[in-house]
Amino acid sequence: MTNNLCVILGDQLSLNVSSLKNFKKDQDRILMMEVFNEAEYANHHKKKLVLIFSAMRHFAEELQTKGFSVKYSKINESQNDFTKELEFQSKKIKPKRIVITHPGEYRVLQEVKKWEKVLRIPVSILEDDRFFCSIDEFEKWTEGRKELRMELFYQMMRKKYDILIDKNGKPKGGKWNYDIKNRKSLPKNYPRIPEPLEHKPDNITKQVIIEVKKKFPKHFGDLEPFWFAVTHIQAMKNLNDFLKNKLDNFGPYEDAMAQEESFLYHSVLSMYLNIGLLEPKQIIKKVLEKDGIKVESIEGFVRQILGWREYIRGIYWHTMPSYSKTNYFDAKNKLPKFYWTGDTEMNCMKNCIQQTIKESYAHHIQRLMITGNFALIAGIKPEEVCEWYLSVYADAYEWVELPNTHGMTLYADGGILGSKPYAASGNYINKMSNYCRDCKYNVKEKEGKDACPFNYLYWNFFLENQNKLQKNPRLWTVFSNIKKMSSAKKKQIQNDSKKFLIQISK
Ligand code: FAD
Ligand code: DLZ
Ligand code: SF4
Repeated sequence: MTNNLCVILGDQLSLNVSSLKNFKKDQDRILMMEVFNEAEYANHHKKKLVLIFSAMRHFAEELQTKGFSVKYSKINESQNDFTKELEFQSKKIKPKRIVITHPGEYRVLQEVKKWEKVLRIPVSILEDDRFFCSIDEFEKWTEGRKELRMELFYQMMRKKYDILIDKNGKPKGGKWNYDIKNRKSLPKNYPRIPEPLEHKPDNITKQVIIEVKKKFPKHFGDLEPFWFAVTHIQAMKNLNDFLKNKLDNFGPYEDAMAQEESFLYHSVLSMYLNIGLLEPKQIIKKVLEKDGIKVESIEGFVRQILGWREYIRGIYWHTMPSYSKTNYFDAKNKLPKFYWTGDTEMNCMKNCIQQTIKESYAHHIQRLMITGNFALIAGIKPEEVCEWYLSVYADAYEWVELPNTHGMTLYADGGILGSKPYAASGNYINKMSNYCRDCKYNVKEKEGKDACPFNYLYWNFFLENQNKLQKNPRLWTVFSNIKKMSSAKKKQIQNDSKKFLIQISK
């Protein structure tokens, strides 16, 4: 009879995961389950499905080679959801206890919390200590605070872990944050930037590709060519490649966009980090060991992982489940069909969506300032925007996707996460990218049929939400411009916006 049955979920693929820490190879077993419910609760990109199933199968194989006893249920032989499959396996394995690391998503945690009752077996849910900040520690940090800004959380984490701190307890280089040096656009004749390291599918991945092709043909995105890392060793190669070839330029060009460059100087590691093939502590350690890197690149990268990633997770668990229902602006428009096809004449949108269809990847500024910014100023329902981001990106799990969408991008949370909506007109996109050069619309035009839609939608958004936003001190310039606007100009903006929004709703 098995003592502990250790359930390892698809985003817990780390040998270091807490559920394995007290594992006794002579008494305990591991259960890993591929289930339809997880594959179908969102229209996951086909590459994301292949990544998860292949990484799970490789991880199970690695555990077996290391002497762990693993029961692995493949998608074609398992029940529909975690609970049903666990019930089925428990009847055969007869464990005394179920052990699991705290799931990443609220939805799955609710399911796990029911297991004791359903199975009549004790269930231990252990903390996911792969993160720098525990859920409880974040909760304590929020106590008594009027605002939960990332910057103060990040400073607390830097001090706690003694990261980029000098002997006197001050930030190395003199500043906590070099954001101001993270905003360069690419120079005109920049050399082509190397693409992320690609991995040829082995037999396990080839088999998963066949199964995904057959079982999930209607899911979003291009299945092939599939090039992602699917093991810890492969993902480490990607990390080392990034540190060697890209980290130094990461900082200056963090906010840049270019239509020929899908990845620029970004690490393209989130899809590995979020399933456990890489761990945040391991990445930060390696980054800090690098010599001769610009301070804005080291600090900028550390900020993303130690700051943003941990803060986003904290906000998720602090605010769920109500956070997923937030809609501060009462946005009502449907997500335009072109988000799923890329079939639009707005070149920036077309480029980011087509790249997403192909790679299941877009970097942060594409997500925030192109597809996200458009959804914000076009008044798209947060629920539908969220569903899109959760489906299309290989790194998308609700704990990280939801606060980025409802909070950072749509301001649907009314300012829990950000201090103002990140709305921008075509001018910003033109400054930071070369998309406008090849667009049917004219970024310099503010009104009429040739004008860049971002231009009139931007002002329309502030006109429509004036009551909710005009007291925000960070939007003082926007509303002082609106005050100076003639009523004819306002009418024109509203008419252009209305016409365009009707056209894209068809
Ligand atoms: P890099 O630019 O190289 O950054 C390094 C790492 O920092 C990333 O791998 C990631 O782990 C972390 N990071 C950076 N920014 C954030 C952030 N805002 N939140 C959390 N972690 C961050 N990230 C996800 O991992 N999953 C998502 O589902 C997701 N959805 C998003 C939705 C929207 C609307 C927006 C605006 C952002 C979203 N992000 C999400 C954050 C960010 O865009 C991605 O983490 C990043 O683009 C991944 O690419 P990269 O690994 O090349 O990142
Ligand atoms: C995303 C995903 C998919 C598509 N399939 C599975 C699966 O079949 N089995 C599994 O254990 N995990 C899968 N995942 C990841 C889970 O959705 C993830 O573990 C939860 O979101 C964590 O809360
Ligand atoms: Fe995008 Fe407007 Fe530029 Fe076209 S002109 S690429 S729609 S910002």
